Amino acid sequence: MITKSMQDAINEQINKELFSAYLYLSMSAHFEAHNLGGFAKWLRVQANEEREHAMKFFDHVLERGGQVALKAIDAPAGTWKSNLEAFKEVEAHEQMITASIHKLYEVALKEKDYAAQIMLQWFIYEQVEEEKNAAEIVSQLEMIDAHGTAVLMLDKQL
Ligand code: OFO
Repeated sequence: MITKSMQDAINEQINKELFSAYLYLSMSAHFEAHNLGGFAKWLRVQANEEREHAMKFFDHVLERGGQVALKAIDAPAGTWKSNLEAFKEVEAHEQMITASIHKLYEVALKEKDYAAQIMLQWFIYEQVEEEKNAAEIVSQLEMIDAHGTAVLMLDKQL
């Protein structure tokens, strides 16, 4: 059985993961509208992954006999001034999610919740990848002129 504080903390995280999906879906629509289909596709894949993350937490709460409490999801921004600005936001967002997962792990340690610790270890490693991918795109965008052909090459690669 999951403790109330672990359950509440995971429910908060479900909301954050669903907001991540919302944010990346909004960015995907923004890039599609700006004819950068590669960027849009990458973000759509990310949005689906975020929904899967939310569902992993959702299932964990249910499997442990807890109660899932879904909260309202904030509306994300709809436009970004530049490609770099959008991807810097992805990077900052993932850093915030990493910090949030680490806090969850601290709750699991405090509660001596070994099952949650094992489940959260997957997320801790997943965040290493998520941050690395975002940082790589930001640094590539920083290297290229935002209006040059290199942007189109990166878009194709994505
Ligand atoms: Fe769920 O990892 Fe990104 O936000």
